[in-house]
Amino acid sequence: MNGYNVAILGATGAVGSRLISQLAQSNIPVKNLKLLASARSAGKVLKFKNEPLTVEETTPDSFKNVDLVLASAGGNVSQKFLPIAVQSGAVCVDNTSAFRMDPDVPLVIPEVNREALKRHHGIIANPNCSTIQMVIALAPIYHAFGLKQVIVSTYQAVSGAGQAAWNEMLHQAQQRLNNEAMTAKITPVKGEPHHYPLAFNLLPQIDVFEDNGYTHEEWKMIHETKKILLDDMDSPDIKVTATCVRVPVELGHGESVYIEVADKKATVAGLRQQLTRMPGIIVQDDPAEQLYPQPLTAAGKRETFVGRLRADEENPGAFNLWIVSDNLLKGAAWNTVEIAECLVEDGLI
Ligand code: NAP
Ligand code: 12T
Repeated sequence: MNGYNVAILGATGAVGSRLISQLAQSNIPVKNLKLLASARSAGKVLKFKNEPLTVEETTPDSFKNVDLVLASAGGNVSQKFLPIAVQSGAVCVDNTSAFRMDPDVPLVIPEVNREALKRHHGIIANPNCSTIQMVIALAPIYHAFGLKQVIVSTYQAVSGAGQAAWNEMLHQAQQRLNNEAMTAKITPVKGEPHHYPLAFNLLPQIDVFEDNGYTHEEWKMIHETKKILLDDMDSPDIKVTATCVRVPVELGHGESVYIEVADKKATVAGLRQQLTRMPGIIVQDDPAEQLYPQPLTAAGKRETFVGRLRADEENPGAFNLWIVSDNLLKGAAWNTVEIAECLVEDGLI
């Protein structure tokens, strides 16, 4: 084959711009690239490998002769168009939550469960950004020591909520510097009845609330973790609970993770050894040098950074970790393109 016809759905978005650049840097042979968005952006010109490409409005006909779709235009858009794309013969890697819990759809972090790709039926789901950076760090610990419980609090960057929310937070910061009242029409969640400024603030709401008081982002972290590690979104074998908080950071989610492993003899040195060997992980952990992961130093990088490794001195087999990754790269565009690279390498397109 002399290359694939690729379509990026949601090419003008915060994730879409990274899908374009990650695809350009990947080893996927691209014969033809289509940039798809809504009618609002049709006609806009973007660049792929320095070549100008015109954005097209997405229609059911957009997927004719397309081999590979990288989708990041929201769950409703994926729900509407990906079955059509599959019908016309494309394989789709979907970055939205639309199909993640479908038992026929593999939910994949290549370093963790690449073999699940073999079971695809046309759609492969990219996990949630917060799930990816946590599970890539927990997987080697789980395999070496067993994992009984995970308690996570996230510190999530505004870019995860889309370009418009990101712009709004910068505007709020400018309002504050101008001594004006900060205004909010999007943050914390577009379409909700109430909006609050995020700049100089913390908002413990990401995505909508569920009936049990958890947000949907927290629900996703719990059930996606179980699906990826245990192949069962409701497995009781690893207990997971989460609190997800939006912080006024532009790029890079932070996570404070408390874990209890099965092997009570596990040590920080043992965990560090597992993390150091794990592809995609960089251990940044040296208190003497004040070395620890930060959003500003992780932004723009494909890797996930882990530090502040500590044993809970009052609970043998329990540990604290601090995890940071660029939410738009490993959390979204890079993991999506990496899945596509694996599909190509494994002959699954
Ligand atoms: P964004 O900056 O708001 O961009 C949204 C993109 O979707 C734009 O390209 C937009 O095109 C396009 N779009 C919107 N409505 C459309 C329609 N009806 N038909 C075709 N295209 C349409 O948002 P983002 O941050 O890039 O995120 C996009 C989606 O990715 C999210 O909704 C979410 O589902 C997913 N996401 C996943 C993760 C993750 O954790 N893995 C992280 C972030 C986002 P226009 O320019 O025409 O408006
Ligand atoms: N609401 O793909 O707002 O499930 O940061 C990712 C990020 C949903 C998703 C966010 C979201 C997803 C966000």
